[in-house]
Amino acid sequence: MNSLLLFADVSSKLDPTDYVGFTFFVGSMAMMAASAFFFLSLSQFDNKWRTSILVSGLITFIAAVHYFYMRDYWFANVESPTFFRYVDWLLTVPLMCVEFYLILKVAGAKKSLMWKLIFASVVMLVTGYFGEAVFMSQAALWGGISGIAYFYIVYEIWLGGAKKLAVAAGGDILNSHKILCWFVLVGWAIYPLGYMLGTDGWYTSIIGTGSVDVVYNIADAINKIGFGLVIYALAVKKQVVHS
Ligand SMILES: *C/C=C(C)/C=C/C=C(C)/C=C/C1=C(C)CCCC1(C)C
Repeated sequence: MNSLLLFADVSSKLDPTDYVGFTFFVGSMAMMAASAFFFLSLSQFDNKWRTSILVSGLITFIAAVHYFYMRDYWFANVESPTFFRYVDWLLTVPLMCVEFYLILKVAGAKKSLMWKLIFASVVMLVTGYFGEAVFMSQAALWGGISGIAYFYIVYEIWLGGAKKLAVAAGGDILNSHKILCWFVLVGWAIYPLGYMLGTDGWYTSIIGTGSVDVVYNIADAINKIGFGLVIYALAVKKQVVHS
């Protein structure tokens, strides 16, 4: 595995029917392009918004680097790069929680809100990893625990403290918060679907098995890039852009 090189030579192995390889490839390019976009736009914003845009760029950049590794891993082994996948998520999902905190800071969000969300996301991901890679015969159990942590995040942002702060902030902040809430409710729900396709449990007889990587790759593109663009659009609206 030549994963130390970002642009390893995989061209000889590209197969047009390899949808997993294709989505890893397109995913790595999309994440890279999004990162360039966010980073290069940084100087347009003043300090208040710069951190949010920087975090958007870090999310897609961390994903891009993991996608280069995952793509190589896939081409070398033709198996799911589950370890890299979860390391990527463990770094990027907490950063998405930070984004919620950053946009709600104007309404007085406390760090405790951020840590609650981060803690729940780590529980969600670590238990998901257990089910997908460590205790695979108990995938349904670990997936269920992970799902509880997921619904806690959904609750907190849709109905809990984060929601109250968003309402207090109102206007563009409230609108953007709502869009981000939809990302978490619908966009993030794609992941447990992928998990159920890739592991064995009570659900297997209902939804069957399939390629977990194609599902995760599509979900990552929607959630990481889309989420960042919502923040970007909010920052543009909230301030006079310097030219
Ligand atoms: C950029 C990566 C993101 C937004 C990843 C999000 C991942 C999840 C929301 C994963 C959730 C899971 C469950 C709710 C249950 C089954 C196990 C997981 C980890 C796939």
